[in-house]
Amino acid sequence: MDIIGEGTGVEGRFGGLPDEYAHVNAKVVILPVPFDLTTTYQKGSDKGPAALIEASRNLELYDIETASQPYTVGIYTAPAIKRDSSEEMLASVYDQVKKHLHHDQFVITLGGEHSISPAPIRAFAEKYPGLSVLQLDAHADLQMAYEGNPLSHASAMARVLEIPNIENLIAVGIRSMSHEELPYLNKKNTYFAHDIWQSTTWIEQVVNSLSDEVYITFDLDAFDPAIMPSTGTPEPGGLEWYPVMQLLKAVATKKKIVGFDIVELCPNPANKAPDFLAAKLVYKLLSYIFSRH
Ligand SMILES: [Mn+2]
Repeated sequence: MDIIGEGTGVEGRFGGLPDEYAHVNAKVVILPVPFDLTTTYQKGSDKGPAALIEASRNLELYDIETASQPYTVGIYTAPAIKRDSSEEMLASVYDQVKKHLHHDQFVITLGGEHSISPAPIRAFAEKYPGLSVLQLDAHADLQMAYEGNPLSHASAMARVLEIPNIENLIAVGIRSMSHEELPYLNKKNTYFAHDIWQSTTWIEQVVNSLSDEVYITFDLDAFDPAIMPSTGTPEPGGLEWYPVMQLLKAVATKKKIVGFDIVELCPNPANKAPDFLAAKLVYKLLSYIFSRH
């Protein structure tokens, strides 16, 4: 494996971990992709990875709920992948994820806008044929092209659906879409925010619709803007913290989560709470996934 640095650049290290737990061969790899080219409303998701990693240094590393210390599996923070075009970004992220998967590492990609996600998902689908993709998002992201660009953030899931070997795409929290996306939306696999907010069975339904191996693509705008205002395209009526934790715990318990990405953090320097929420989300997922072993 190429030695690609120790992640001590501007983004620092997730959790502020010492060398012993943050070396290049650690089980978990955090891959920052500070990319914001195609977003149309609030710019700034290229600042997301740095803000998340900075916030993560303030995490307390013992997880109460699972009584575990996920960092002990080792979390390597890779140097950020910075590219000027969507094509170059997607190719570089794909290559890097592929390399880490070849070494059986658990890869977490941090955006950046949602258009980055097809790159890791392509690499994961090659390693895990029959993979389910679980999308948490306010938006369907099924535009064939947006403003003429097929690699737009609004087209992220349209591109994911073109990747071979994916069993299905299960979307949760959707509450905004265009009429043009309707023909591409699979209603059976979509859990709209207005349907799940009073449902007591949606988590079970989501879990049952997933195949055994699951990749999670988490657009932070799935959360309600009350707790997650720092996104490029905030939408009211979003998900609360605990229902999301219940979902993630259920998926981690009943299925194998093989990797995930967290995208669209658009930090506001005057409010650090959303940055911390994003860092905590990464760590909670690690707690649920690795406390099983
Ligand atoms: Mn999205």
